[in-house]
Order: sequence, then C-alpha cells, then structure tokens
Amino acid sequence: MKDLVYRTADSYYKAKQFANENPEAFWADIAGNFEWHTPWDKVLEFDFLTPEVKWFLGGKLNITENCLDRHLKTQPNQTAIIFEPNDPSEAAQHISYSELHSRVCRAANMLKANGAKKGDRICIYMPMTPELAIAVLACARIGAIHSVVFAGFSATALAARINDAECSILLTSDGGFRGAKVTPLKEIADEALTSCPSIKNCIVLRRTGQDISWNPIDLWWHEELEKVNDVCPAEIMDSEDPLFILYTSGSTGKPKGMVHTCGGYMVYTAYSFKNVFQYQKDDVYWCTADIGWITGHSYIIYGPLAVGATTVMFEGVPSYPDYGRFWEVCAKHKVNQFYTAPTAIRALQKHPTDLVEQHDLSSIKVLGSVGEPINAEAWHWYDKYVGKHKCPIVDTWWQTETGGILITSLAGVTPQKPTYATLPMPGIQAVLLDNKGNEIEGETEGILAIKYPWPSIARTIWGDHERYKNVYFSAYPGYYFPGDGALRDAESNFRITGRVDDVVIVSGHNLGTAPIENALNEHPHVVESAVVGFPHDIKGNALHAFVIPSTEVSANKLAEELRALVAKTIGPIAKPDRIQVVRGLPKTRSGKIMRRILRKLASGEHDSLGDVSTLLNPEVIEEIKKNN
Ligand code: 7RM
Repeated sequence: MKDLVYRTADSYYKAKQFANENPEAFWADIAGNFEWHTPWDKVLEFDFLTPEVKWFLGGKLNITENCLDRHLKTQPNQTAIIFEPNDPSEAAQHISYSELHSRVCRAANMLKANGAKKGDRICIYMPMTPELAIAVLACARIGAIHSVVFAGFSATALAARINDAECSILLTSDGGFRGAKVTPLKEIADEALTSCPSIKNCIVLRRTGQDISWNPIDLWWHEELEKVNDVCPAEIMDSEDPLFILYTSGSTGKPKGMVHTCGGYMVYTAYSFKNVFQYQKDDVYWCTADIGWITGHSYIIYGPLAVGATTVMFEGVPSYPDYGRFWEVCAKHKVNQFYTAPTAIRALQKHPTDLVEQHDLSSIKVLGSVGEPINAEAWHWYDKYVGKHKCPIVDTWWQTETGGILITSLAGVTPQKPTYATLPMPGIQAVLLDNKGNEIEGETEGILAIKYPWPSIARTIWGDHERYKNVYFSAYPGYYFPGDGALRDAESNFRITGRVDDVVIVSGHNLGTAPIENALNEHPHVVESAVVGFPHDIKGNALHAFVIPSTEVSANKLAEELRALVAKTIGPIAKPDRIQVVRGLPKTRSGKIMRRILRKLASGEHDSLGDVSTLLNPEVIEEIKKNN
C-alpha cells in the first residue's frame, strides 16, 4: 500500500475485505512503508490464550529514524513541532525536522552520558514543552524505555510509577505553567524521590525559573546538554523490544504499566493517524491532549512525526486567558485538523458562542473526539460552532492498551453518525459478544471484543503478565476484551455505551451499571449519573446512583421518578436502593468517571479512597461524603 492512506470509500472497503481475508499480507504491505535495518522474517505470531502477541518478528528498526532521519532527506525544513506556550504573549516556536533531529540526538547523548542504556527505564515528569517530546524521542533513540507520568500527578502517584518500573533516571523541570497556575514539579519530584531508591540522576529542565531546592543527584538539563554533541546513531531495536511503558488506572488501585513495543506501535500509529485525520502534506494538525496520556504519545508525537506531519504542542489549558483560547490558537496557526475530548467540548459549550465565532476557523477541515462517548449535544455544538457544518467529525474509540485508534470513521471518506464511533479500521476485527461469550450478529447490543491482533496492542503489563491475562484475555477466551459495551446499528456502526466491567450482582442478577446510567440520563433533569454497587445484607449487593441534576430539584421527587424510569426501561430489579443528588462526579482528567472511588464512597469506606490527587476535581469528594 503506497503512501499508507485510503482517500476513497471504495479503496477503504476493499482494504477492509482484503485485511479480513489476508491479515498478514495486509499488515506486511503497510509495514513496507517504513525504514527497517533488517526486514522481519515473520509477520505475526500470536495466541490470545497464553496470551502472546508478536509482530514483524526479527525486524530491526529504530522508531526515531522513521520519525526524524528519513524526513531529513525530503523535508529538513518542514516544521515538525509548533510549540504554543501557556501564555499567549510568549512567542510560539517552530521546530523543523532537522532542528528536532539535532535536539533529540543531543538529548540522547545527555542520557547516555548519565549512564542510560538500552532497556533502562527513564521516567519523564515534565510540562508540555518541546523538551518533553524531545525527551521521549531521546529515550527511543538509545533504546531506553520511557515512562511518562502526567505532570498533574502527585508525589505518591509519581513514586508508585517510578518504583514499579524501577526507573534509573528522572527527567523533570523546575515547574510548569498551566493557566494562571504554576505547578511546583521539582518540589513534587523531590518528595517522590524520598522513596525511589532506583533513581540515580534527576535532570531538571529550567522552564519557570522559580526557586527550587537542589539535591546531590540533581543536574541541570541545559548544563548537561553543553557537555555533549548532537551526533547520536540510533540504537538498533528489535520489533518486539519495549518502546515505552504508560500507566493506566485499573479497577483496583494499582495502576497498570502497559508495555508497547517498537515495530508494531510505529506501524499502527502512523497508519491510523494518516487515515483517520486524512492528513495531507503541509497541513497543521493539533491534538490538545497531554503527552502524559496515550493520546499524546500516539497522536502528538509518534503517529504525526512518523508521517512527516506538523504537530502542534500546546502547553496551556482551554480556559486561559479565556475560554476562546483553543480557537485563538487554531486561527493563529491555521490548524487543519483539530482533535480534542468531549469533556473539553462540554466545558467550552457552557460559554458564550462569540468566544468561538470571533476567531477565524476557516482553516479547519477535520474535527476529532476521543476519551469517552461524545453525547449528542456536544457533538452538535462541535459540528455547528467549530466545524460550521462543513467538517467531518471523527469519533475515535481506543485505549491506552490498544496503542492506536481502532473504531472510527475516516474523515470525509466514510460516513459519520453522531454519537457513533462507526466502523473498525481496516485490519481490526471487532465483534459483539453476549454474556456467555458467543458472538452475536446484526443490529444488537453486547460486549465489545476484538478477535484478531493488530500491531499496536500492548504486549503485557510491566512485571505482571498474569494480570494482563486476567484483565484482557480471561473473561472471553480467544478474544481481546477491552471492557467496553457497544451497540451496533443496521449499517454495522458501533456506538460505545460505556464500561461493562462495572457489573453488580444484585440478588443473584448480573446488572451492568452502564444501561442503568443510560436510563437515568433519559430523565430531562439529569445531566449525568453514575451507578455503583454496595454490600447489602439481603441482596448481597444493592445499587447506589449518583446523579447530577440540571436544575434545582426536589431530591425526593427526582429519586421517585428515576426509580420509576429504571423500572420501566430495565426492570424493577435494577431500581437503585439509594439515589444521591450531587453537584459533580469524581473524574480523571480525560473525563472518565472514577467508579472505584464512588464504590468506596457508597460502601461507607470514606477513609480508604487511596490517592485522589490524580482527579480532575478532588473537591467533589467532600461534598459527596457529607451527604451520603
Ligand atoms: C484514548 C483513551 C480508554 C477508555 C475506553 C472507553 C473510553 C475512549 C472513546 C471512549 C467512547 C470514544 N485511552 N473511550 N474513546 N468511549 N467513545 N470515542 O481514552 O485508556 O485513557 O481510556 O476510554 O471506555 O475503554 S484510555
């Protein structure tokens, strides 16, 4: 497949059929678009029961040669990264492919000079500056495994991640700018490092210039760079060597260190990036995620750079200096593809529309959504005010574990449908299962599962392959189980309905909480809801519903109406025992409800919530505690 991309529906459907019939030939063809030191001798080896997945076996490569060196031959002066600082009065930076190459090589030499070598784990706890992307690529250059920890995480969360992977170096900065706030990253890192014996060096980028304390293991980034040059041959990696670890929260408190490997991850992120966003040469693409999340890894850094794109890195937040900032940046850099999360859209939607309308958004061709199901209201607002009804919206379903987008439309190439992620990418075999694990056909609702591997599937959980097996491959043997439910329409479009791992057994009945939440959300005065189980003397478990009302309501009257609604839509067995009206639900920063915390709150375990500092809105916890 030349140029990686389908530009027509016809070529897309043909590719899909070919991929289903000849998956190995399909992926080998795509992998042929990259630079390999040694070609692979086997495309795929897998067993979903063990589980084991290996792609492009025997292939040798370095992902940074594909993201950097090869573009030097064709477009050295093309902008690789546009850095837009938090403060609009600070100048944006345009970093060309040749400059990025040189800075990555120099940073790689800095790491080597400080003892880093292939296979070592390096923790990166940095704000959204170009040096963060450079740090990631510098690790990849020398074959060190990066573990980026989101710069909003606490010392406890950081220490747990450093210790789990036994990182030897920490890369951080004095502080980070985020809206009107300055985060004391070095101070948080210092606190974390009091309990991280594996860290030998801490290299500190100067970003804010604030006062920081200094320890014997600390080194200044800029001083270390001066000691080295920018010539750094890429470490030759095996396809299956780990590229990075990225932690994602699990249903128990301990985060899971998902391990991604070099060959398959490169192939899939580049392929999906180009197809989903229909990126064309000289386009300016902006994904607003933080590099601390998988979206930032795959679709700010690796996917875009692998295809020679221009990718925007934004240090700030959507609300600073005002709620028009996203649109100001789109206009300023003439952004062509814009990719954000429903939670951001919903926040922006609450503000006057002239904050959007006063900016020239005519450059935008494609809009994207990721992180959670996009509700109809947000979808239509995005379509109308940002896309002016002219831009396709790609609703991209995927996970940290999948490495890249699996279900989505291709912008302008395949049909879109509001609130539907639509179709699996060519090469992705998605199915729906019933509770017993049988595949179900046609227009129906069920458990989403993938029945054939794709190149960027996570290979294991760092240090805990058993947990990897239990979480993703045990409930439905022979399938990858992502933990989401979905419904499928007559045209085979998927609509992701929410997590299905939240099943509560009430009086012996297995009840999924997602359908109950959907029923509650049907009520005209309910904005959002979350349902969890709590121990009950007679029923074993009972249901506790947390609901956010849209207006001042009588809690008793609302509860009564909601019980009736659930009884009618699902059945009396699903009626929540308790309905608690709340002002907010505890959420991750990508907008996902933290049910683990709600379960504890509902069970009265107020003192064992674990680390809540990673939440977007820890303040809602106190309110919930007070009233339950
Ligand atoms: C990329 C990312 C993964 C979970 C996933 C879903 C939910 C993500 C969508 C979505 C409906 C979408 N990785 N999710 N995208 N649900 N529609 N387009 O978010 O590991 O942080 O989360 O997010 O539940 O399993 S993640």
